[in-house]
Amino acid sequence: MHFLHVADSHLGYSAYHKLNENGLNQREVDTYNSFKQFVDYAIASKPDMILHSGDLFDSVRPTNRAIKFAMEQIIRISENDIPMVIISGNHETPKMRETGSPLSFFEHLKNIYVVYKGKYEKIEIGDAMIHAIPHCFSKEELIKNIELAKKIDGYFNISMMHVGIFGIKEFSRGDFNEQIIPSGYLSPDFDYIALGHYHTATKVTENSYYSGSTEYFSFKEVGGRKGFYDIKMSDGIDINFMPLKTRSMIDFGSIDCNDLPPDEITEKIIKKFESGIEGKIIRIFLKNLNLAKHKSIDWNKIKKMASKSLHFEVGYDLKEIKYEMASKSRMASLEEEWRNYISSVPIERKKEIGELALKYLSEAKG
Ligand SMILES: [Mn+2]
Repeated sequence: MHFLHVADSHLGYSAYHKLNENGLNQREVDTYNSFKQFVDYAIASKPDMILHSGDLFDSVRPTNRAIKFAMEQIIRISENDIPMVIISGNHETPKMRETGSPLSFFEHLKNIYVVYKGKYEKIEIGDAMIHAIPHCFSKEELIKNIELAKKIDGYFNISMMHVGIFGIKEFSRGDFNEQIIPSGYLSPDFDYIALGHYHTATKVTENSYYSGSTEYFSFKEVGGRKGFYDIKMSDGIDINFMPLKTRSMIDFGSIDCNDLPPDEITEKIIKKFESGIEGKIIRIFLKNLNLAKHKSIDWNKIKKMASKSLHFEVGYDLKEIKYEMASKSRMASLEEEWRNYISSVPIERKKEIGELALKYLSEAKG
């Protein structure tokens, strides 16, 4: 039995302001690129099956673009006669059952099994029995479903869950509707437990693994690998992590600003950029920085240097400055928002349209 374990592709996710040459959010496109790499690998390596352990989509109501992309890729898998099981994760599970699941679109495709109804389902694929446990509406229901999943002799028994784990070490993401179970529910009876939810590839117990996400979605994930597992099972089990090419995310750590004059802080920040920031998502943390000093830092110079990155973020620890920055970043003036937007989109007659809108804005204000 040869199979691939993947999870947390979060299709439809978007973030930051950077658009690509077609005017699409660059981070959204990044999630499509990494998932397509996975599907290309799957089709080339022809496994006996693919297991996707939840959060295929980033939300309960993905955009038409995200649905179209996912449909195209899952159809490629279906048409190559590779069975695929997808369980629902917390991100694509509605608060009310009546809302329905975006995974239901795939249930009409040959070879594709979607498990999203909050109930344990068994799926037989070749000599494997898949015990698929989707995201449930309550922890009680989840535990009941986990207890229903029992290994069946004569098969490779593989279970799938989208959960956080506590007990050995905590594996959680802090999402509002995540389900966290004690590690004791990871039964040693199964040949393999394909976990989803925690975004860094990790071995949790002897037989249970998180494959991690297919892209970076938060600075908490910096340093972790991104990819999926390629697994061969016979008498023993051979588990190989396959990395995907993703957007780079760098955390430059912190600078203690306590004894530093503003110009030195400026220089120290710019010095960090020398390691190469082009197209990357970068963050720096300024410790002990007060509001007065903040105002004297040469932010124009820093922003100019940082403009090669895809996104530049600054973190602070002192409360006064955190509040100030939060209230500032909420929204610039309408005119400023418009100028930023129009300068970033690839359209013709940019100057003319840009100025026309500013004229309308000032008329509306008047
Ligand atoms: Mn999740």
